[in-house]
Amino acid sequence: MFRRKPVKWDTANKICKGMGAHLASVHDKKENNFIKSLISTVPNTLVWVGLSDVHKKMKWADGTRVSYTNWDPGQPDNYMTWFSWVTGEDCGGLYNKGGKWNDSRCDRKYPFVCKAHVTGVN
Ligand SMILES: [Ca+2]
Repeated sequence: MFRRKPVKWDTANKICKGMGAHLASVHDKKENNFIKSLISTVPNTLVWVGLSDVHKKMKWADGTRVSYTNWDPGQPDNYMTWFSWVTGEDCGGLYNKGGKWNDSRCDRKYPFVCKAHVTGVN
């Protein structure tokens, strides 16, 4: 489920939960491509998925482990302060052009993707 309205990561997470879903997790290239096609209709932007380290450890909003990554070259660029709550880029999204990932500040507002069922590995 793709929502175009840009919101903060936390808000997106709550909206997904309200629909009985979670911010999308991405466990393989197939899922990444699926989300990429889902979000291809919006202008160039980052789109939130369920990646965050707000619990001090990088994980998906649906509780699954991070086993597959598709970071844009040079990302996550806030890696050295990955554990910072204040200045860190602690939430993850996909670029809708190319489907590569970037970490960004959780209070930035982007469109987002929810996933109703946990599928794939893990
Ligand atoms: Ca970044």
